[in-house]
Amino acid sequence: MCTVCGCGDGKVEGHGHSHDHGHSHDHEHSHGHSHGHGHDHDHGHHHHHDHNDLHFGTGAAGVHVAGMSQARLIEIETDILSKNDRYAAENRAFFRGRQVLALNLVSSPGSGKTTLLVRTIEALGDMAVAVIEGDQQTANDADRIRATGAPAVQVNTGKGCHLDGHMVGHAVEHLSLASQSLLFIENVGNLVCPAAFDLGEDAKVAILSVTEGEDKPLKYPDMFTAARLAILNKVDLAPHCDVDLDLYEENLRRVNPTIDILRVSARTGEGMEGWLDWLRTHLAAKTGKAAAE
Ligand SMILES: Nc1nc2c(ncn2[C@@H]2O[C@H](COP(=O)(O)OP(=O)(O)OP(=O)(O)O)[C@@H](O)[C@H]2O)c(=O)[nH]1
Ligand SMILES: [Mg+2]
Repeated sequence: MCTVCGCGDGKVEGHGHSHDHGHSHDHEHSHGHSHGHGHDHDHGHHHHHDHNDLHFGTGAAGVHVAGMSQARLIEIETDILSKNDRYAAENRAFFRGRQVLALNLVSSPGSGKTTLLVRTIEALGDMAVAVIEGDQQTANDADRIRATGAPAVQVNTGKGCHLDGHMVGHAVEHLSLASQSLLFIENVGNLVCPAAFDLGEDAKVAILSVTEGEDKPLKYPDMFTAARLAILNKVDLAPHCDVDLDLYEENLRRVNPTIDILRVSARTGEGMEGWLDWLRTHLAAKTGKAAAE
């Protein structure tokens, strides 16, 4: 959870004023070691377990920060998330007004989010699509999207490890979103923190690549619990890497019994039709039209 990892200020690329409005969330934490001496181990984690395993997430806050009490952590987290939720609610109302289907693409780094988006935009032809790209640094991904002709805004999060509702609200100001269009928000590659931050999206789509290992849904359950759809990408590599795709799906359903799952290769195009159908169905639902139309 991001109350602990020193998320820095996000800045939207391409306009010269500083965003000093409301990023206070990232300044009040990460100084928890100011006690300057010793460790009074009274903060909710267990030191003694079978097999000498250590569990730092068993306190009421579900997270550990050296020198900070569980009560203080809960206070900070509640404050951050309630501020974020207000921005997310504004975004959601804006998307609803324009009948924009907004999807938050989450994954570990390099699972193929941008490759999938490029291929998706090309396959959708003249459907109106816009993209917000979140990365710590560089405009590489926004450049890759713009090369397709679709509008894209790059948000660099600096030390930040996720997009938040506030950043997305600003990014949207730089996109003239068509009504009844698709907005893809590619989050920072990170399977932990983006799970907790609502951006006002209609759904989170988790991308997993087959090389990551079948146990990832079990190790990072929050992300897969939060996602509506999991895309198992890079299936073209499956024969080369001794992977059990059924076990991947079984583990996904263990943490989220209702999750949709699609097997895709953004490289070869295998499975793309299922993903495009999923998009069309959900856009139609958003715009109130029958999916069959
Ligand atoms: N074999 C194979 N490679 C893929 C596939 N999809 C993406 N890749 C490759 O995986 C690498 C990472 O792809 P990206 O699209 O940059 O991944 P990403 O999730 O956007 O990465 P970050 O934004 O940095 O988190 C690139 O070398 C892609 O060519 C696929 O379906 N099959
Ligand atoms: Mg990318």
